[in-house]
Amino acid sequence: MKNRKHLNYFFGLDSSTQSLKATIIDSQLKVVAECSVNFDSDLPKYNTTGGVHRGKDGLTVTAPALMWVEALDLLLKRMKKKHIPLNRIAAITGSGQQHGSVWFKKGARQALRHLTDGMTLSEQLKHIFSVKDSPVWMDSSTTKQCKQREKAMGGPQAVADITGSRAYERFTGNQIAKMYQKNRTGYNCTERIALVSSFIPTLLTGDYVPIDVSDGSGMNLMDISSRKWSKKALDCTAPGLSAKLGKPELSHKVAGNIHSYFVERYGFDADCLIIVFSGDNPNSLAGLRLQRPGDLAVSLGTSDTVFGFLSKPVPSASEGHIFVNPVDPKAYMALVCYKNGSLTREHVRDDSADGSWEKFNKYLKRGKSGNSGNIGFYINEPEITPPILTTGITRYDSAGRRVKSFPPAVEVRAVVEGQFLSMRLHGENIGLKARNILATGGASANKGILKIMADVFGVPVYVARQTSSASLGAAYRALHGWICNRGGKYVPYSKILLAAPPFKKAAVPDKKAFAIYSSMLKKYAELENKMMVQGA
Ligand code: XUL
Repeated sequence: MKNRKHLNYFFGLDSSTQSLKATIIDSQLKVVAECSVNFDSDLPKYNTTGGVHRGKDGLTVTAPALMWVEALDLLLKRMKKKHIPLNRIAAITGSGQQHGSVWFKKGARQALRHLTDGMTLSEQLKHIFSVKDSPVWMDSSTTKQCKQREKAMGGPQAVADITGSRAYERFTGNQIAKMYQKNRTGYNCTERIALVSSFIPTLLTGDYVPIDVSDGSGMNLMDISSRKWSKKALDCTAPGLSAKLGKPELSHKVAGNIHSYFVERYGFDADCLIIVFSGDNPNSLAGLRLQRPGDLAVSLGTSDTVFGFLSKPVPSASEGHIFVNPVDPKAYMALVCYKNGSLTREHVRDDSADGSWEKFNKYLKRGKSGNSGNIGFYINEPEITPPILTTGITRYDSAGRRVKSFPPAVEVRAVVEGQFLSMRLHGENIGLKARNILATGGASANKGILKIMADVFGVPVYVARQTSSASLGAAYRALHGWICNRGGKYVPYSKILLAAPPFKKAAVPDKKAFAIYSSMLKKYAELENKMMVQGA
């Protein structure tokens, strides 16, 4: 009889905007291996910047689906070369940048099922896409379709009540509506539409894999209460859509076994299970173990996001999103997303601190909490929260007068304070009230930034020892899904987390500073409104 005891590693994959990352853990949650592929530098022939192509209109943003296919082969090739024991992997799941869609042409399923070891994935799959450039989460080109959806479904609150969010440009349903309206041939010859998160496991199993209910909540198409597609939402998007989407599935369920291509080429065990993948923010929630109301995470990356556990959803017609929880099928999570994250902080660093983080941090340290009443709005990219399509910087002095510039030290503090004030304001509006915060993403290594975060929210800030919370969360979910499957029933996620390492306290709030920020919040909200009315 075959000895299955060697199958004790769990594999988390994270297909983010800029890279494909792998984290492998053992059954005690210890990270045993990591590896990654960077789209721009490792696959230069696709000519991406930050993993994407930007349209001339300043609104359209896409990524070539074939690049993601090639990245998967490259990642696994690297892992094999590093002698990472892929033959010991019991289960794989993963995380995808949210909202992006992948379009499979009629006949693609046959090509997926018949993958052979003799050729690479990209050689075999280069013709399977009906739309080669996948719209991604940074796309803001579907305002018209958002308006149409809100009109057809009874207004923004009605859309939010059913799908968890009012209509947002990047949400997949609105991207699909645009595709149907602008590229009818592409839409009609599509056999299946996947999210980035259901696309990668489609390659791994060699067959279509369901969209999970958590990432599926980011489409403006799913009824977040029933966890099924909403007929009303599908009907105002495009005809025949339900068949092209497949049925949504709970996030801990098994999607299938790994395809023989990966067994033969990379040495995976044929019993390796593929668990349904989810979005990057849902996987980060799993990786950061947010399990109670008040457990908040602030992710500082390409996008900045603030998210947390919710038991009772209160969807808003103006901001934020409610998603089904990825590890507790009865619960929810709430999220507020900003496009102006790391790249915007880097712009300010380049313009005001000679491109040096050291100088940037010196300025932060030198300044006073509240920045003597100066407030700035830094819109480098069309923004999601609040919705602002025109880019530019708007600065107000302590008397609320618009000014052209700030001295460098004020500018640096204004970008950081403004981002956290906005997160507190918009997060609280959808029920995210912090008891403690876990900071993650690249900028969470910056102590000066974390101190301001602690002061603005008035709670301690912790960091995980592991920076890639999405791929780690996926690895935890792989173990969770595997255990649920073995027992034939859902097992509470907390049960698999007992051996998880503690988080490290990185910043504590100062009471006086918290009081300053609390009183500043009203002024910030007023100026935000003023700026939106006047334009950036
Ligand atoms: C969330 C969102 C971004 C992407 C980044 O709604 O659009 O955080 O998930 O990959």
